[in-house]
Amino acid sequence: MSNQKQFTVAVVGATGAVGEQIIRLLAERDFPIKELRLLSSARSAGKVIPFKGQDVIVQEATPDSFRGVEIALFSAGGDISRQLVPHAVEHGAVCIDNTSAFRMDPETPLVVPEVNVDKISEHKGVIANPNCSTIQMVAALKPLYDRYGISRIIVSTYQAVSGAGAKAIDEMLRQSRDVLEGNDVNPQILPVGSLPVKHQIAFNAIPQIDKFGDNGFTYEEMKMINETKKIMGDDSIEVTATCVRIPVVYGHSESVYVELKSDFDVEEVKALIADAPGIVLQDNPQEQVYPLATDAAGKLETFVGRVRRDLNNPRALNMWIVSDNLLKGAAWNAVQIAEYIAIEQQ
Ligand code: L14
Repeated sequence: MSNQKQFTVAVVGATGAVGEQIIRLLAERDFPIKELRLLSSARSAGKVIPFKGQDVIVQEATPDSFRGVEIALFSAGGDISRQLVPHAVEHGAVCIDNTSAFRMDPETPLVVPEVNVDKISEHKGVIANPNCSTIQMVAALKPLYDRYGISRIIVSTYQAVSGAGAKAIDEMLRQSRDVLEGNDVNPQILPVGSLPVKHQIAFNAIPQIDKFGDNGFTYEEMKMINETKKIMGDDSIEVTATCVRIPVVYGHSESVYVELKSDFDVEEVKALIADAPGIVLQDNPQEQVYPLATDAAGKLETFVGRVRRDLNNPRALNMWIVSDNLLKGAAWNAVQIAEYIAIEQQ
């Protein structure tokens, strides 16, 4: 351990909901760090964040911030990544990007370690971290893909407000209080789309995450559709998605219908899911045991339950997949990739 290589690591978006979790995980996992550079917008620069007993002062992220940086984790939004990732790469950093900026770039590996860890070594400076809803779904479906093949997926999501950042959490809690106290609600943040129109999230379900494309699907839905094919390495998988925001703080839940390419035994399916890395099977309807966002919050794993054969298509399954969107859905998947890079560069 003592002669292990130590890295200069930058976290861009250090004061955001995901950045905060990345910093916590780097400390908790004892990531081999020589210097931790915490970067943000000018607005948050100057804040002090404790890391392993030391105070680190947050600095404004500029093209020059990446001098000497070996690993850079970005989660400050797509625009910042598009602007700064090329500079970080130029300075020799391997960038792990949590935004949608590079995910579908054919040169950029899109990685969920449990699914396609082998792609990490193909990077040309950037590795993309997939969308939160995509990550937990492909991690859970990978063992079924390998054993039976997958022809089609129909997914509906029930997504937590924390995906849209701390101000969306605040808005949901404030609106809840306003409703309970009989005050008017004044929606300001959700949905995050291209229009100034906002809807109540407290005691509601909003069928819009990210803006709409011309085809009637939202960008969030198109991310699930396109990223699933890229991560699985199989363009033949048919995917359709409906992404819904619900008033939950942490943890995305997903109702997934999946058509397999060959016959299966439900007990074998459950065994495969239970044995898969990073996946926990929680499936005992008799005892009312199934995954819940409140249980998954704060955990690194993805939880799967309600596994059952479809009543009309004997080659299809229905299931419920839950994970903490800020952890496996974002910070943990990114730190996992960083750990592989650190091992590769030892
Ligand atoms: O990484 O929940 O593409 O609003 C975009 C929207 C992550 C979360 C991404 C949300 C996201 C998100």
